[in-house]
Amino acid sequence: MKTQVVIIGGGPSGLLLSQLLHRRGIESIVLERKTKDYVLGRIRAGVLETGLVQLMEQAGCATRMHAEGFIHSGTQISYGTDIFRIDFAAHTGSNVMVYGQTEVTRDLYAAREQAGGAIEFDAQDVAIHDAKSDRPYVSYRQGGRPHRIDCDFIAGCDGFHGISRQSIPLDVRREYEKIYPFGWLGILSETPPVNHELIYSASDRGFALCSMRNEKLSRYYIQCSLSDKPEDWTDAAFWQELIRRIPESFAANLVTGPSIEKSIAPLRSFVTEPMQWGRLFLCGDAAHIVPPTGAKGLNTAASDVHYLFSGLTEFYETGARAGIDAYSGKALARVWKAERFSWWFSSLMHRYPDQSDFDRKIQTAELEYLRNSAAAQKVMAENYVGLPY
Ligand code: RFL
Ligand code: PHB
Repeated sequence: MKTQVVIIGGGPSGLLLSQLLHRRGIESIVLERKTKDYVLGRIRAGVLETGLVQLMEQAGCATRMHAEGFIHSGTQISYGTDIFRIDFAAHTGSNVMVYGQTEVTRDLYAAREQAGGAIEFDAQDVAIHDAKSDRPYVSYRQGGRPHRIDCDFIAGCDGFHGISRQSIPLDVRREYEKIYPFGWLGILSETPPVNHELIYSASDRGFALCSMRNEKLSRYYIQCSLSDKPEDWTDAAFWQELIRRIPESFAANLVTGPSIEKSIAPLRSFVTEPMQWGRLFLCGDAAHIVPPTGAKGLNTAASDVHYLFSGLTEFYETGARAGIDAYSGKALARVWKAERFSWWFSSLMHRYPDQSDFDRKIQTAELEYLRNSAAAQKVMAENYVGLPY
């Protein structure tokens, strides 16, 4: 087989890139290790920056998002018994869209299928060959049979556990990592959200987040120990702990119910450099991870897709290599700012096991500063809605 761009990974990054390229007449084949149902079964991001919303529009996949998504022009932050609001619209003139990653992915799959786009599921043993040459190719097995696709470029959109990053030699690759000493236990429940805006709560018992998918579907998270397992937490225990971690005025309105999904995610900051090697380009979680506190993971994946898509269209339409050659530098400049924001917001909101009284006082001082300073709120809002591409 032959195509212009082989895209490894059929998550949101890979599908968005494939659909954007298709709209400009550039051919790609997506190789996904799992099944479509498996990919759509993962409950992940819920908050989309304007940049991602615009990319979905450019991809021709925004109709349902605009109909069913919710515009949020601010968020609630609580600590102790205090609650304040960060007004995104007032500070930045912008806002965010609450629309689940599952729905984004579903819309992208629908668009690719409608366009007859090639997506190979159950692609096993995917391997990248000759990425430093002008004739790279990708091999894989499907149903026990070997396949080979010759191409111009390879996009590594295969997430944190993928093979693309590992294909860059160790003497070229540099990795930066920070592991946080806690995780997030998340549940999805068919109950109305406790509030019309997200609530980020820095309680003495640990962090909690009240989020949502729609008027009937809520997403809640609590900080948990890294040794906890989802099955250690009954629904009743989860609700009880959540109630203790959010302000009473909200807890009084919380509607509880059975969870329809329960999972634990560890928190990690991670960046690999460079994000390109010859004709291989890394996008999204394949190249970087943020703790979910700032809602930046999927959004940073989207900005990578934007830079790569721009570079590839420039190459195919004019023959110029400037855009693709600058890809890693441009993407990383924005990635590190999202890393900084996610690290800062995580550090502000969580209880750390080894925290001293001094550390706690500093956290409280910073929360008070954020509560009372318009300048601090503007910085927070500007980062939360997303820095420009
Ligand atoms: P994905 O989604 O991991 O998709 C990668 C795909 O590649 C496939 N794959 C392979 N395919 C072929 N061969 C191989 N060898 C392969 N290895 C892997 C996988 O099966 C998969 O289908 O990466 P992508 O596309 O870069 O997307 C990144 C986002 O999924 C991620 O950044 C976000 O979910 C992070 N995130 C959030 N981001 C936000 O912007 N806003 C949020 O509100 C937000 N909340 C979250 C989050 C992540 C969370 N978890 C569970 C980590 C909340 C949580 C709890
Ligand atoms: C979510 O709704 O899953 C969500 C929202 C905001 C975050 C993280 C996750 O910061």
